[in-house]
Amino acid sequence: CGRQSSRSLKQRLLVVANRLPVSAVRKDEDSWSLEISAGGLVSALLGVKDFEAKWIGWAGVNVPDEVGQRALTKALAEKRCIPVFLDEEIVHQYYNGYCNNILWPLFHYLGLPQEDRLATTRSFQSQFDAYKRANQMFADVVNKHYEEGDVVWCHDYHLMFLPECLKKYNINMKVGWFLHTPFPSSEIHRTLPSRSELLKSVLAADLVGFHTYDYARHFVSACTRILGLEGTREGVEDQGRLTRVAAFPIGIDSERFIRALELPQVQDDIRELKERFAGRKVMLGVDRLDMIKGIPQKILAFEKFLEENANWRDKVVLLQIAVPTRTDVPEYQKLTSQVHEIVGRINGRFGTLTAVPIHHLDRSLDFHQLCALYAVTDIALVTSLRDGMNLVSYEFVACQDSKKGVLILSEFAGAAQSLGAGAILVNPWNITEVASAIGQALEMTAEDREKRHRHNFTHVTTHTAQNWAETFVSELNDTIIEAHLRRRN
Ligand code: ADQ
Repeated sequence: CGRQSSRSLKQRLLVVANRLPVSAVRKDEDSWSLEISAGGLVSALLGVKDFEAKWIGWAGVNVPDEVGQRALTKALAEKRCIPVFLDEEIVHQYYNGYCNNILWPLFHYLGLPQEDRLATTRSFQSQFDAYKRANQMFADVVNKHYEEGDVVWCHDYHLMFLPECLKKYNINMKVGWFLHTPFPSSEIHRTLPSRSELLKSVLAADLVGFHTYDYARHFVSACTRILGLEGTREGVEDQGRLTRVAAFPIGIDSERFIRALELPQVQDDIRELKERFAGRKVMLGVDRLDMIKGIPQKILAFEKFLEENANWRDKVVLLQIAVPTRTDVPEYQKLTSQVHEIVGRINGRFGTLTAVPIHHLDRSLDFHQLCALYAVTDIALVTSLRDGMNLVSYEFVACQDSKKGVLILSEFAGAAQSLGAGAILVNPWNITEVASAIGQALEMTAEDREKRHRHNFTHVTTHTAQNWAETFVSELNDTIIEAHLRRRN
């Protein structure tokens, strides 16, 4: 009874994201097996102590029948998850279409898919309609489960229409929205046919958050230039109502990585990897296989380094681990073939009978293998062409307290703003510059590495995921209190 009452004192947090943090597999007509996928957002929110969090989102599977939907809803409830059911057509138009084919490339300054530009322009309206319909379906589920006093935290570019839908249901609902990608310059956002509707809807939220100050500034200037609203130091004002806009840089659960390094299985993996690559410096890339990650650029820079530094050719190896994503999209299939072709060419050119300079894996590694790999790495290469933050750079730093390796980091990743002083910053489009950064990293003195690592390690272990989530939610609560006070005065 005591436990019951203390639980009910906690404020409820409804986290709304396109995908639930589970993978669901149907076993038979009315039973499902569920596995929690431990991403950054999950561990960030597990650490939010003062809230009782529930997730609302799509389970990533098509469940057309009612029996299946009921069974899945019941199974998910045990994991504190609530499903939004989307049919195949809407997933195609909303998720593959508007989210991944239009917003994702645009927000990363890649424009619309090259070959498909006209076709995309033609199907734009139907995809945007589906996007709005899908967001309304999310809003219906949130509204059904909302209780007075709950905080609703909407995530990412999939749900830009959600704040407005929610406020239409209930103007007093506390709504926050956070973008995990960059928000581009207003000159880029201006090209979106639905530019105004999206901005207005996001502004319906009480608090709008971005990874960096630059993204927040781009958003405010899009609101002033496109909507003609007033941008202030606090956010955006529209007819006396202020939407607070600020930067909340995400972090990782650094303790989880540091603790994992002590585990016997990780220690075994570390030993094995050290033996396997003895006598060679290990360079590492870990990315989703996405155009924004600049994987071909990274590999070409490595080739240039090998070309220009014959003395290093048999003393360095690049391990590139690339998880395939969006594998049904032609652009992504093309990227995969392109990467394979470049890797094959370079290995053919610089490999010997017993060793190749690049090990490329098209797959994901489990958490413990990843920690071991981070720990044995001498140089991590993050060459994103654009990246909201980039958590791989944080994870590498967390696992490097004994080795103190070097981070080569793209200046176009949000992480450059926080880890820039400890990393070697590069423009990933300039392969000559990246190649010479590799040389600089390999020759760096132990003293310099120690100094740079200390800076980054302190940042990563103090600016954690838990901090990020707590700061956002408590600021959202404060924003509401301030708005009440302003209205009363
Ligand atoms: P992502 O684009 O997915 O995230 P990132 O921040 O680097 O990029 O996070 C990727 C996560 O996936 C990391 O936790 C990493 O360990 C894991 N991962 C990647 N490749 C892997 C592999 N081969 N095997 C196993 N695990 C792998 C989006 C934005 C980012 C932003 C995050 C969080 O694009 O810019 O930092 O959200 O807001």
